[in-house]
Amino acid sequence: MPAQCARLAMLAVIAPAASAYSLFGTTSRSHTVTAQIAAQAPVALQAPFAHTAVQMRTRNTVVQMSDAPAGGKKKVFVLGGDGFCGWPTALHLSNLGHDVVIIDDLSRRKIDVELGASSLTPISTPEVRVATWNEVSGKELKYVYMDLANEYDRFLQLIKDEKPDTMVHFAEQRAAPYSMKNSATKRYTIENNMGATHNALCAIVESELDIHLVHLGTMGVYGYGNSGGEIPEGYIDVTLPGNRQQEILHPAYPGSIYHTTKCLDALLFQFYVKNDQLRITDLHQGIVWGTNTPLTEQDERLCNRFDYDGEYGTVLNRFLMQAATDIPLTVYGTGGQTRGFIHISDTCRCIELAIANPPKSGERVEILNQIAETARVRDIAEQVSKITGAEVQSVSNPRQEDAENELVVSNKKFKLLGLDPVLLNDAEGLFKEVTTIATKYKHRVDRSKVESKAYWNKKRADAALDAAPTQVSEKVA
Ligand code: USQ
Repeated sequence: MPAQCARLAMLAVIAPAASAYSLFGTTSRSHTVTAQIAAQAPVALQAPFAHTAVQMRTRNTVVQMSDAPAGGKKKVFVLGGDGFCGWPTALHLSNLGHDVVIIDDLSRRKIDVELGASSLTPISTPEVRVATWNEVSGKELKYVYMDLANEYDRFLQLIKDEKPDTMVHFAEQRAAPYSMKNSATKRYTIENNMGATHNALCAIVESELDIHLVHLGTMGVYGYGNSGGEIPEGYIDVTLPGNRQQEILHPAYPGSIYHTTKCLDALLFQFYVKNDQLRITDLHQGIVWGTNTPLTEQDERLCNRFDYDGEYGTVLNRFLMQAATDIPLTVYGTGGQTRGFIHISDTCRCIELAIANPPKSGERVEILNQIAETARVRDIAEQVSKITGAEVQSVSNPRQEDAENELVVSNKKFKLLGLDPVLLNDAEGLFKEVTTIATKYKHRVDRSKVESKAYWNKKRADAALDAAPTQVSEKVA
């Protein structure tokens, strides 16, 4: 028996001894989180935990002992299931007992080739990943190579054949800097992201199946402002002329072409709910950090990707990688930018909760803010520096964005559903885990890829050229 199977089997034996499972009540399949909050009914808190299975829950994973996850076992398509968030989510859902099919055109891997970059961690082919998971878990995860934005008929046929209950939609170009690099990347991002989202919506309607769409949106749709207070979850109360009170979609204020596609997605969702009574959940996620989850770290062939390059690497992971490889932390500008953050394991958990709690057919789009907390870039740099001793460096900001912003965000809905996320102040151990991975694969770092070459506009590009050479570029040279 492979080591990981042995580990799972051992957990299966000890699980019944765990006592917290009396919390789990009966399954409620079609209530919304919004309704729970409105009703202020504490008893509703139990519904999302309604597992009929005995399970072993640790901080970051759930090892399921039978085939009955919360909300019941579902057939789930994970669109974009080979990516940084998609892959660990696919494993998490498969591990819970869902029947998972990954659909991916490997565009993320192809863009790496285009950029001459690669994941810091070596990642196996999707075929090897899936075969390894099936071997260690005994599950039947499937993978279909398909370009969702351009292969509508094939996609529709796959839906008719497989009849999914849920589709989790990660299949979009997700990097703001890449989307701002040049006209080709701007056009690709719009065409790919809008094509993929609209094809998914059209195909759900044409299939005549009742499929819940769970979409990975972004906190960036709100524009990192404060709407006069805490940013609510998707909808905001406004006073219209004539003193009429109304709740409307929060105004969109995107900061990149990538973020703009997520705002356009939100309008498509609103329309399809109104016109075709689809069931849609839009998750406005913050910046994801971390790399492996307990499931992806079971076997090297399951390892998650880790982006550190200037276009795809996100801020905290970049800082942790830079600390591990003796590169000064690249704080853009003053580092006064405040953003929402979430650990990759909590991303998986949020998707689990969203799948278990679909809105009713025709109910307005369910929108949840998927973040653990907000934090300022310079404070994060300082925290990483304190733990690792890394040097912090201010570099010319390639992005057109506010140098300083306050950000207060509601994440009540996921909290109500039971999310107990990892917070940055308690994350020293997880920071070390990431730096350990970065140290292990240090030899794979291409230092020339660390600096971002994606400028939001000519002014930002000129300012970067005029700026004194940074320590990054000096080290790179
Ligand atoms: N930043 C630095 N130094 C770096 C990299 C980034 O100071 O080396 C700053 C950026 O200027 C920005 C902030 O850190 O103010 C965040 O940048 P990021 O690259 O970590 O994140 P972002 O481009 O906003 O996009 C990422 C994901 C995207 C997701 C989004 C959530 O790539 O898919 O939607 O985070 S959010 O930021 O909440 O909109």
